[in-house]
Amino acid sequence: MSKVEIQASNIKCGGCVSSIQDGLKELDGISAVSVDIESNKVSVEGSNLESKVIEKKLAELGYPIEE
Ligand SMILES: [Cu+2]
Repeated sequence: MSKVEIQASNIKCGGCVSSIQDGLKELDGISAVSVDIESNKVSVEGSNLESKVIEKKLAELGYPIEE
């Protein structure tokens, strides 16, 4: 079990949080997703997590990584 924290962007409301949680849970190995609207930080817990895959999915969902 490991944890990855990603600085995303464009997260503004509870609807964004739900889409991120639903979207990321489609990925393999992810057991929990928490999102902080204020800081736009997305924390993902699970096994065999790959940041690149998670970042790509976030971008597809409309919440790209903040450069
Ligand atoms: Cu929203």
